[in-house]
This record gives sequence, structure tokens and C-alpha cells, in this order.
Amino acid sequence: MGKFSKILVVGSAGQIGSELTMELRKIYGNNNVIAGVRKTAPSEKLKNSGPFEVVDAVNKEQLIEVVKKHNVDCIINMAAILSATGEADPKHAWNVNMNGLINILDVALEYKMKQVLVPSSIAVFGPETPKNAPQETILKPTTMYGVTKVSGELLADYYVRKFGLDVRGLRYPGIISNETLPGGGTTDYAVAIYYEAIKNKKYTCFVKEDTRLPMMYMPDCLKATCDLMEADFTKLKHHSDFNVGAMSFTVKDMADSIKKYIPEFQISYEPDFRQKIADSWPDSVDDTAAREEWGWKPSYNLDAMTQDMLKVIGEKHKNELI
Ligand code: AKB
Repeated sequence: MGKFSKILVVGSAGQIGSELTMELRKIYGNNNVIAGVRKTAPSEKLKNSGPFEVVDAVNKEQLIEVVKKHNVDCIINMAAILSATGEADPKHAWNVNMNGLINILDVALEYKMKQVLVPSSIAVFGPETPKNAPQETILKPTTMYGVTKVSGELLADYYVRKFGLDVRGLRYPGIISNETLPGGGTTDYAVAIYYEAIKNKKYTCFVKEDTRLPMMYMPDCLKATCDLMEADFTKLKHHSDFNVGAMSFTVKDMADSIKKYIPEFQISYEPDFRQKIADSWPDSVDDTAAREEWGWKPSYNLDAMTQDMLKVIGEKHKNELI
């Protein structure tokens, strides 16, 4: 049993939200973790294992209603418009990412939440950031998603300083998973490559073969998130902007790793507008602060992840679930 009695996960239908909700239900009890969904219906697994509510963080009244109904004492905001989609409609990205966030922070203050978790991303970095991104560095992103993530970190830290609200967040790298597909991100290729390897034995990638980005497998992402939530607030020097590293590899490294298990796998490249976004991000991050302040330590490397991804997606394919 953890330190919260009712947790609301806003954005529960998404790539991280769906698995994080299930993980938190294991820790805090099924009935104590509310799956908040906006438009996308929750999966059967989410629906059948605990409460769910329609909640759009941009709609403050709706958010308050859900918080009051369930006596929520912790909100996790997993709803966001990601880097690629954000470029198609930057104002929509600002609205969802910033107005949703400030509503959550205000409601958390008003209803005396014990904690708010607001994820950030490697998208806070930009071309001027050193390629192994330090914790404290130049934050001049070139995407609207990145602009909202830098603003979000500053806003969240402001609520910590000004109001004493317990807000925490991590700069997620590209997250690779096999449960819910990511949507609208630049790092989505690192998930698609595994599905295509299983289904068609080939993949055409939208970034070049030497594109190198920081990545993390979902079990590590869940662990990082839950560990940060449980960390002692008084020991934290940082709050909403922890770098968390796990792996750093190129697309070619991924293809080579897949070929160890599927020798006939073929990869080709047709870079599009997402190449420029990927090029503006660092190769890896220095996560010393996360390691020192709350004991962060990843478990998976590329080959261990590839093996697991191919196994799980292979099973799904056999049962015609993809
Ligand atoms: C994206 O590619 O936009 C996201 C992210 C790195 O935050 N996956």
C-alpha cells in the first residue's frame, strides 16, 4: 500500500497512461486508481479492473466533479499532444498541454492533493543542447510540444516554490511498449519497427538509419514513475524536470538487434518532417540527479528489450490481436 488513497490518471487510454493505470492498481488497489479518459474508450482491461471517468483536463468543471466524486488525493497527468501531431496544430497542442496542466495544478491546490505527477520529455531540449544532455542545460526546443514541456516544467516548479504543492515529473525519453500504440510522437518508429518486423518482416522508417535518440522500455518507465512518486519529497532538489536515461541507440542498432531473432528482417528509410525534430533532440541524457535523489536505475538494454518485444507482439500476432 502506497501513500495515496485515490489516484486519478488523466489520459489513461494513452501509451503510458494505460499501462501506468494498471501498474498503480496493482500497488494501490483496483478501486483506488481512477482511469480518466477523454474521447478514446478505455480498453476492456482498464474498464473491467477498476473505476473510469470521462475527464478532459481542459474542462476544469469536469475535472473538479471527478476529483470530488472520488476524493482524489493524487493526480497524474498523462494527457498530451506529442511532438509530431503538435506541429500540425500548435495552438491545439498549447491548449491541451498548458491549459490542461494549469487546471490540474489549480484543482490540486484547491482540493489539497498530496501530489501531482506531470511528465516532461526529452522534447524540452533543442539543437543547442549538448548531445549528452546534462540535467541543467540550454532548453530551447524547436517544437510546440517542446515549448509546452519547458513551460510546463517551469510552471510546475513555480507551484512547488510558491504554494508548496508537491509536483514531480520526469523527462521521458522515447518509450517503447507492446500494449497500447503511441500516437503522434517522433519516437513512434521505435515501436512500429517491432510490429512491422513481426507482421511483414520489413519496415520503412521515417528517420535515417544513423538517428540516435534516448529510449526506454515500458517496464523501466513504469518503475521510474512509481519510484519518483514514492520518493521522499524532502530529499528532492529537483521536482518537475528529472532526466531519466536507460538506452541510447540508432535505428540501425535496432534493425541489427531484430535481425538476431528475425534474420530475414529488412529495413529501408524514407525520412520525413520528423527527421528534423529527431535531429534537434540529444542522443542521451545525464540522469545523475535522478540516480542520486531517488535511486533511479534502469534494467533493460536493447537486446533484452528486443527479445521481449518480439515475444509479446509475436504472441499477439499468433492470436490475431494485431
Ligand atoms: C515524442 O516523440 O513526441 C514523445 C516524446 C519523446 O516525448 N515520444
